[in-house]
Parts: sequence; C-alpha cells; structure tokens
Amino acid sequence: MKSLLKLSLLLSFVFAFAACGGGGETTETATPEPEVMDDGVRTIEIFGTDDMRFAVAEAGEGLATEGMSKGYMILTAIEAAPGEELRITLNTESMLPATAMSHNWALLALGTDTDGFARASITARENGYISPDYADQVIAHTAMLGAGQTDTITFTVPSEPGEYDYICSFPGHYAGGMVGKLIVQ
Ligand SMILES: [Cu+2]
Repeated sequence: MKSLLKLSLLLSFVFAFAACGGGGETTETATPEPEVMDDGVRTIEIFGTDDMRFAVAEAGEGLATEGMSKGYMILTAIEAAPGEELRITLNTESMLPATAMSHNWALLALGTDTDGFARASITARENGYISPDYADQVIAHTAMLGAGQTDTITFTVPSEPGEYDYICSFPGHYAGGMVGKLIVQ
C-alpha cells in the first residue's frame, strides 16, 4: 500500500511537471503570432518628423517618396484602388513637447479648400486641430499625436478616382510642407 501511494504521488508529480513544461512550450511558440496582424488590409506606417514631413522607413509598392527627413524617406503620395481598405499608422518622432510638435494625418474629400481647412483648424485646438466647420470634408483622420505617440486608423478609400490631399493640421505644418496626395485610380 505504502509503495503504491508513493508511486501514485510520483506519477502525479511527473504528470504535473510534464503538463507545466508542455504549457510553457505552447506559450513560447504562440507568442509571436498576435504581433502579425495579417487580415489582408494594406497597412502603411508613417512617421511624422520634426522637419514637418510625412515619412516612411522604407519604400513600398504604391508609395511615392522623395528625399530624406530625419533618417526616413519623405512620403509624397500614396496610390490606392477605389474602395480599397487602407490602414494608416502614424507615429510622431520628436524630442519636443507636444505643444510645440504634434502631428496628425487628415484625408480630405475631393474639392476641399485645403488651405481653408488648414487655416480654420489652427484655432480648433480643443477639437484636435480639426476644424468642426470642415467635419463633413474630412474622410478620415488620426488623433493629434505628441512625441512617442501612435495612432492607427482603417478606412475605405473613396470610390471616385482623383487626387485627395492629406495634411497634418497642426498649426503651421501644412504651410511648412506636411502634405501629400492619396492618388485613387
Ligand atoms: Cu505635423
């Protein structure tokens, strides 16, 4: 009886150990999977730089780049298909405080007075520098991001072909050149 008890104790210990080890292995192999967000939606990772530029880490299909900014390639245009799902991740890279250097990415409808939108948004600080007067002309926009902040948006590219402006509406940045085109064709 005594040795049987010992054996069963030993077995349950071995079983528990094996179960624990097995669990550990499963966790190790499963960990990288959630980081791969492969749902088929094209994702463009954009960096907002202190030079007031939208930039990317590397060239990619459908991305037009020209020159460098803070180690990144300046992004001048994005090509997209009508009705395509598109995901934009914006990161602000800066050493400056958010009040001095923040960025957003705002896509405007065709025919929008982009200068007017930028000007009107200067006084819309409490609304993330998106002028409420232009709310129905902003197709999609990220949050206004200070240094180290990031925001991701997913939206449907308009079905009407054309060249849509996207800008950073932080005061002075559009005038400073923080603008590009979403070319829908
Ligand atoms: Cu900006």
